[in-house]
Amino acid sequence: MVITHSVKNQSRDGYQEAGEEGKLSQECKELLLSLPKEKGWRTSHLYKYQGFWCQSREIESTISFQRHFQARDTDVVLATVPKSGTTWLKALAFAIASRERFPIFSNNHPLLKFNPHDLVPFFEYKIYANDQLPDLSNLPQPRLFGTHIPFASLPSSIKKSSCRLVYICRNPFDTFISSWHFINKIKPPSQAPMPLEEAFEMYCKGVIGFGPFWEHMLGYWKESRDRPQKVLFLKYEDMKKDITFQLKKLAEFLGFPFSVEEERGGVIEKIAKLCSFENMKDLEVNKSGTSIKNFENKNLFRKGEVGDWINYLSPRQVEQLTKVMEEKLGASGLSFEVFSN
Ligand code: PAP
Repeated sequence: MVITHSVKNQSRDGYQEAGEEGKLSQECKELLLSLPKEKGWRTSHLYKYQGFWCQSREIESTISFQRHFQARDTDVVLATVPKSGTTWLKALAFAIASRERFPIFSNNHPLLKFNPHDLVPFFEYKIYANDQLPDLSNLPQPRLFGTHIPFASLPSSIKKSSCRLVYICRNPFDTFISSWHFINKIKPPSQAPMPLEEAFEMYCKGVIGFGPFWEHMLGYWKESRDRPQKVLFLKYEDMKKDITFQLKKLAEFLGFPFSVEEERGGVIEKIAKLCSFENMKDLEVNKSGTSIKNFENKNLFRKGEVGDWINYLSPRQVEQLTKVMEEKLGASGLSFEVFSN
């Protein structure tokens, strides 16, 4: 089987940041000198570029993406704050949009052999990483891409074309706990674990990759309200509650609605099962593979639940984050379920 758009070894590793910064272009090095910076979660620094916090190499690839990417009307961009359901959304969108090429009941389906990050590459970690300018013209249609970059910083060709964006959002309590676990799993053994308290304070200040989380969410939220045909706004908790309903919505938005025959034939349930946390976590590729350089796939699958934060946050922390959410998101109409039912 040929997966022409499967990509390996995307990189969002920041361990060797000092050495990596030396490899940046002169333009990027000069830019870094002018940017606000803070201590990072796993790197010595996060820089504030165009209003969001990120690592130096992410800035370089973002600039390249902004300068060079030419969107097509048929493109689909899946956007998320890290740890909000990126892997899940990539799997679902891929299964839906490629089901003519890759029948969903096949024992040979790409999602059984590849991690979703191989099938739907990130702009900033793969396509425009390491100064490359790949030829994207031969990718199968629709071209599916992923990004953590906020809406405001997307290239104008994405905003101006008729290409579609799907955003998945997750309640900040669970997103924080998921991020904190992930950081401590991927840290080099020589580095001390990051205390939850320290990570929490940074999160509430907005200092986290691609944060502040509220600005990230609001950018896509506002766009989805102004241009619902352009941006579909999904929530992790809604998907957990009623995956069939959400899958129908997603398929319609992507322009690949399920036919009556497909519905009767159990295609929706099959996609839900194929992409479920339980199924994906146990696949060999997700137990032992590495799709993003230095990041083992197994670390992308932890609990996959709503409400796990309750096992970690103190009442004071719950109050603090609730206040941040009220202040930053209260007026927007965007709200979250934070417990599982
Ligand atoms: P990324 O942004 O680094 O790609 P992302 O996939 O957004 O990560 O988030 C990982 C979270 O999604 C993990 O949550 P947890 O730490 O609370 O458990 C992971 O378990 C969860 N996850 C991964 N795959 C799925 C899935 N198929 N269904 C539901 N949740 C999933």
